[in-house]
Amino acid sequence: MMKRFKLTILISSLISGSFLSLLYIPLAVSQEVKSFISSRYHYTLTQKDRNSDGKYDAWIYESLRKEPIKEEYDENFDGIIDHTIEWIRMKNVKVESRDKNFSGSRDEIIFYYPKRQYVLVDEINYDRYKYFDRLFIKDEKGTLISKHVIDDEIPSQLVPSLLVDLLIKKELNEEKLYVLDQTFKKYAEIQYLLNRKKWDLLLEKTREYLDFPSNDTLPIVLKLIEPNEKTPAALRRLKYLRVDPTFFKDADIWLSRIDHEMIHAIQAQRIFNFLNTDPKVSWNDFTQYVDDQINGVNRGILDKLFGSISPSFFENYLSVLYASSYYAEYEAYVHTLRRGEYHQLLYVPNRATYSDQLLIQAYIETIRENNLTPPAFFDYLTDDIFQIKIPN
Ligand SMILES: [Ca+2]
Ligand SMILES: [Ca+2]
Ligand SMILES: [Ca+2]
Ligand SMILES: [Zn+2]
Repeated sequence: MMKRFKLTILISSLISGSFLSLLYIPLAVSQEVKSFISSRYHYTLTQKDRNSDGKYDAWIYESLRKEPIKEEYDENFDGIIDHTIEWIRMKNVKVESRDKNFSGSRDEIIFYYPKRQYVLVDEINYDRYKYFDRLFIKDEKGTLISKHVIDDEIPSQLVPSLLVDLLIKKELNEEKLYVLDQTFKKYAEIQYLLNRKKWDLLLEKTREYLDFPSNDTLPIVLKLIEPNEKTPAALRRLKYLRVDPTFFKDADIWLSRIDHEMIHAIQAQRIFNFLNTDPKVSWNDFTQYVDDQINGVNRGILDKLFGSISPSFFENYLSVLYASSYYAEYEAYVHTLRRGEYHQLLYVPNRATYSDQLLIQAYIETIRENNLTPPAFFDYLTDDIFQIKIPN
C-alpha cells in the first residue's frame, strides 16, 4: 500500500517535471513571489510558487545585509520540504540536504568547505534503516578524493556535529582537523581583533558572522565605557552599544554577549517599525529625536524634520518597550542559546546550565505573574514559554 502510494507520487512528479521544463519560460513569468521582512529576527523571507499551483514551494531567507541564510525547497510540490541549503558563517560551511526520492527521510547531505566537499549518502536499503552508508570526500571542484563505507553508524538526521563525529569514527584525522580548523579560523579572527582592541572592526565582523544587519539598516554606535562589572556590554538609548574594554578577553564571551545585545537592538527597531505609520520618518530620524530629547537640543527651524515624531509617539514607544521588556529578555536569551546549540558554536554550552535555567524560569514567572500582554510580534513566543519545563 505504502509502496504504491510512493510510486504514484514519483510518477506524477516525473510527469509534472517534464511538463514543467516544456513550459519553463511562461511559468517563470507567472510565478508568484512574496517577499517580506520577518518580524522576528530581521531577515527577509522570499516565498515562491515555482509551478504556479497556488502553493509556495521555495522559501529563501536572507539577512538584511543580503547574505544567504537558508533556502528550503519542495521539489516535487507535495507540500513537504525535501531540499535545504543552510549557511553557517561562524563555521565557514554551507550544508545542503536532499530527500531525493521524497520518502520523508534524507538520503544525501553535503558539507561544502572552501577546499572540500563531504558527501554523505544513504544508497543501500534506500530509506529502510534511515542510516547513511557512504561518505565521499571530494575537492572543491567535486573531484573524488576518497570513498568510505559507513556501516549504519550515522542516522540520516541533520545535526551539525554529524560530520566531525563521523570523521573521528573513521579515523580520518587530517580531514577532521581541516573541518575543525575552518571553525577555529573564524574564532581566531575574532580573538585577534579582540586582542588588538580593534573594536569597530570586531563589531562589524561579529555582526557579519552572526548574520545581523549591517550599519546601513541598523546603525549601532560603539562606546567604550569605564570598567563596570555589572554591565560589561549593554545597549542603551536604542543604538549605543556600551562596552567595557577591560572585561572582554575571550572571543567566546564577546560573541555570546554581542549576540544577545544585537537582539535587543533588533527589538528596539522592531517596536519602532510596529508603531510607526509615517513612511517619511525613518529609524534614524527617531533615534536622533530621542537623542535630542535627552540632550535637550532644540533644532529650531529644523524641528520641522522631526515634526512627525510627536511626544505621544515617543510615549507609545516607551510603553511598548516597558510592557515587553521581559519578553524581550526571554527572546534574546533563548535565541542565543538555541543558535549556539544548533550550530554547535563554541561560545554556548550544549545544554542550558542550571543558572541559565533559573534565569529563564525567572523571566517566565515574571511574565506569568504580571499577566503581561506583549505586542503582537511576540505572539510566537507565547506557546514556547508555556512549553518550557521549569526545573524544580
Ligand atoms: Ca507551488
Ligand atoms: Ca516535497
Ligand atoms: Ca529519502
Ligand atoms: Zn538582555
